[in-house]
Amino acid sequence: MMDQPGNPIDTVESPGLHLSRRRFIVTSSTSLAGAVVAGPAAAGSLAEVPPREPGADLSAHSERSKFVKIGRIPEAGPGKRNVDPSDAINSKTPLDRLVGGLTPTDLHYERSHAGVPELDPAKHRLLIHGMVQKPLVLSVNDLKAMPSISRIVFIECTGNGWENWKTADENLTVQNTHGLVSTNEWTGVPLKFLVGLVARDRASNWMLAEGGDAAGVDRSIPLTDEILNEAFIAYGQNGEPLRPAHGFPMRLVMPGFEGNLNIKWLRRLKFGDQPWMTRWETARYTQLLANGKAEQFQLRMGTNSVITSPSGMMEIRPGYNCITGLAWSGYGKIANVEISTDGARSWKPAELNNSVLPKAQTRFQMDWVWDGKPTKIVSRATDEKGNVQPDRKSFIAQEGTNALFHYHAQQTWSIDAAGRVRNALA
Ligand SMILES: Nc1nc2c(c(=O)[nH]1)N[C@H]1C(S)=C(S)[C@@H](COP(=O)(O)O)O[C@H]1N2
Ligand SMILES: [Mo]
Repeated sequence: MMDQPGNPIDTVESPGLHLSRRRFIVTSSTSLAGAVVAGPAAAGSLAEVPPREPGADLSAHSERSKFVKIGRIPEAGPGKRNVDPSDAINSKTPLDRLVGGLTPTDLHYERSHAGVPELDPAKHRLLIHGMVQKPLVLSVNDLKAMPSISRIVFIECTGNGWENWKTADENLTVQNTHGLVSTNEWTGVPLKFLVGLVARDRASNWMLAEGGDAAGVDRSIPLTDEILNEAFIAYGQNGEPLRPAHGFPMRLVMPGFEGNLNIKWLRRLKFGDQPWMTRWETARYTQLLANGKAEQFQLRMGTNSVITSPSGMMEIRPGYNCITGLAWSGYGKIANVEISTDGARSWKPAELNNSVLPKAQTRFQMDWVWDGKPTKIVSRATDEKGNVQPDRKSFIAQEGTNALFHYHAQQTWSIDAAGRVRNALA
């Protein structure tokens, strides 16, 4: 499945960078983009183009082309790859095979602590109680009858990037290093609407959200203005009901905050005036800092970016290469992305080439002519709040290497004289 690295859309017929079949000649009189098609001899007839083909029957639901081999990779934690799916704890998005800014629903990364329950929407209920005047039990249909919002946001596991805290295994792809982040459109009811419905006590500034899976994942969420304004209970994903893996029939969506707070199979919201100190925010999802103390409630996802092509295990040729990748920030919109092709010595601005949405992945790209000499490429994102993605050295100086979560340092890919692209620490 994933053994043939290559360009974003691989086909069975032409694995590897399809651009590499042609030799690109870049001269001063040829634009960089023109260089992509400068190789082939002039051709002006349909004889160069395959004939038309008869079609298959139409169907109720469409599948990917048989020529496109694309999938997630189930993994069992840092360094635990190629495991039996029954041992997997997460399944990573193939960032190196995707284009644009959205993640196809079936390729949205997945992190489930006790498997995927298949809940019956007719039986499922959401209890809202605690420090409220009118506790409520809602059905899925109750929720769907309420005013809704739709929002395109990333969800990112706090474990994303954990492969590179201590070492950089040079056999990793960007799917291995960064595949625990995805961007979908989610539809549901604003938390604020539900808060009004149950008449939350003004003194309540924390909310417990609990899932209906066997793991019983439950998290205390501080009710800041930002969270009250942006959190929502989703029942829709990319225009259809949530998939079971992503919390069917309803989940909490917490734009910009750690993946773990986006409670799936949501069964309970409880309002209170202090955190509940569940095992998910004490034993788990706390950060062991360099000084041996643990940091709790580090909830926001940092400013991040990664070059997805060329990236780990790909091969490039000298000449024109379009560098592309994804940037995102839990603080808001991406303001700019810079790329270095000389190991972080000098930087050039990348172009942001899809609509830039707050707390969503943004695609960037930059023209590059590789001179064939070994080098390192790296990207650096800045968000609208002025947060700059840290380089690895200063990130580790601050966080130490005891920690496991919220890794968001700049990602370096080394390129050797043969054009082999590999994961590197800096
Ligand atoms: N009930 C419940 N909610 C959960 C989880 C879980 O195991 N059970 N996993 C959490 C974690 S750790 C993450 S990163 C996200 C993953 O969401 P996804 O699988 O839709 O990508 O869901 C969170 N919500
Ligand atoms: Mo997670």
